[in-house]
Amino acid sequence: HKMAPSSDFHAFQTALRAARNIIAVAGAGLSAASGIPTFRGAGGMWRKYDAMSLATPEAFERSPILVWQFYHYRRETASNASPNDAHRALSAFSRSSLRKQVAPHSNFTLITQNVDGLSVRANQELAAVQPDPNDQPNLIEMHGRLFDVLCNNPTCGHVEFNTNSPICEALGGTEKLVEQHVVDPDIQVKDLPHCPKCGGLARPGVVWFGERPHQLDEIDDLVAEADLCLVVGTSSTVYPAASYAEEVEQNGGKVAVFNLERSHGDNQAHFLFLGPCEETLPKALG
Ligand code: BJW
Ligand code: ZN
Repeated sequence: HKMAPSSDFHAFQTALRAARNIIAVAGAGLSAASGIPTFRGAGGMWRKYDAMSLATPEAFERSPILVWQFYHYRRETASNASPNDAHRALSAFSRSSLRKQVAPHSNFTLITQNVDGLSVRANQELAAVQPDPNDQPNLIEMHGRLFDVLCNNPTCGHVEFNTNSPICEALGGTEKLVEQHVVDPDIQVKDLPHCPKCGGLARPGVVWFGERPHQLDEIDDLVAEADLCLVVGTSSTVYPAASYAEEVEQNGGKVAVFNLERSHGDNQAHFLFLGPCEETLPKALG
């Protein structure tokens, strides 16, 4: 595919109507309008905190207190945020009754790298106003969830969904310290969250570098079948998510990128909608 990407909404909607198996691969830009900082790009939080020093299993072994402080801060930010119009546009589109008006014969799955739970909450909010028990939204949170608490003992592996704020007494109020990149000197490892089943140290239920993303087999099948891939608010620099659009394209499918700025591989896309996805997605999918 060698033509420059199109930014024509009408042409995109024609492609959308013709597609059978649609996937969306989302990243931090999807939640930017909800006030959740992105990792790289403008305002990326990993300018202040070194990515590799916090999102690896080695960092947790070395400094579980610092890593828990960081994730406590992230949990507080996410629980104080709400879904935005981009989450809502994807939720509405994933509703088959609504999607059939736009893409009559299609299946749709949202594959998100985000761990903030805002796409789940957008689906729940839609289900509350328009209940449809026969229509379960297809959503994969491939990098896990901030509100899953996972036992760090591999022989146990107990996982619990836990939205407590703070997650434990010792971490309460340490958000401010994280902003200054300081470890609270009063916290001890014994004060951190522990597994209710085996008593071992618990960790955030997110996927760190070097770890296997969730539902990879299911994702690989969806990517292999997809004839249209929406790439929403991701820098496309973290694998394997970064490779999905290229695979769809190699299989003869189309790719549409929705990003505030230029991102990795977008010159190969059929469609490129530059701007805030909370504005472009409702327009494209509505
Ligand atoms: C807007 C906007 C608005 C802003 N509107 N847009 C192949 C080649 C090279 C390396 C590898 C490879 N395969 C694997 C690797 C290693 C590694 C990797 O990719 N490294 C790279 C750095 C090179 N990958 C892994 O280790 C992965 N695991 C794996 O592959 O396992 C294999 C395996 C198989 C079997 C057994 C065992 C192993 C795991 C990756 C885990 C990533 N984890 C993190 C942290 C999660 C927890 C947490 O949140 O703390 O996930 S890293 C971080 O990056 C987070 C994100 O999900 C991820 C992607 O970032 P994202 O979403 O793209 O954010 P940004 O900030 O980069 O971009 C935001 C974009 O939004 C920008 O473009 C803005 O312009 C835009 N934007 N406002 C629209 N309003
Ligand atoms: Zn355990």
